[in-house]
Amino acid sequence: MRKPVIGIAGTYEQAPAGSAFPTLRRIFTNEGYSTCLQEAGALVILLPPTTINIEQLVQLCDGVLFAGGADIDPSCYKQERSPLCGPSDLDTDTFHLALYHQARQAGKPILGICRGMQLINVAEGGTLYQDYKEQEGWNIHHPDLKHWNCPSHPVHIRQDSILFSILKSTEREVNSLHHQLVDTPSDALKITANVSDGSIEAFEAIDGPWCVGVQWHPETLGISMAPLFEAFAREASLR
Ligand SMILES: [Mn+2]
Repeated sequence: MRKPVIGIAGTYEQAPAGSAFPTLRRIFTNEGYSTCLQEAGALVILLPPTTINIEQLVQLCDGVLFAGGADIDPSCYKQERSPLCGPSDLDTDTFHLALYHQARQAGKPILGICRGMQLINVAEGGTLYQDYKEQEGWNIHHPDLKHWNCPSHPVHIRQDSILFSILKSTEREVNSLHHQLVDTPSDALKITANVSDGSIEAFEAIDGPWCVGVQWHPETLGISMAPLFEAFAREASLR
């Protein structure tokens, strides 16, 4: 049986000093994304950044995943860089934004995780807090890297949402590996999960094809988040 093909948006990274080619750039994604998608029944391909023929690249895919990663260059949402903003890579951002728009236009289901969720918001005209401490009233330490694969804080999930239909619960404990988050959400998006400090932790596209963003990292939470990847793969299989 033909499996749905999910393309993961590839990311540029400088090879570490001491590796075989320390001066060269690499294209990568973390293994957890492809493992979870494969376990959900998808065939996974990594999409190397490019500036040409992105429409053709999208045609290879039944769905596109935008993964976690570095901060998005603030120029992508028309802001000056704050001293709290981390390193970013404009080549990666430019590719991801173009890929997102092409995938949307082609009606492909999209899942955005962490940076990937932020990317969707930026692509749709929203803005980000360049650091979570810029959000008034913050009281949760969102970059909780120590607990990368276990619960860090609860989220409240809206009942009338795709996320609720997948996770079957309005309260979930999630991990939290982000220091940036959505500030102004795009009008094209419906917020579907919040935290008590006001943070936006999930959304979905109001119109058009299936498009879901989550601020946490489901790919490191094991079986409890498998239904999210299964739902994404199922949507992709309908394409
Ligand atoms: Mn969080």
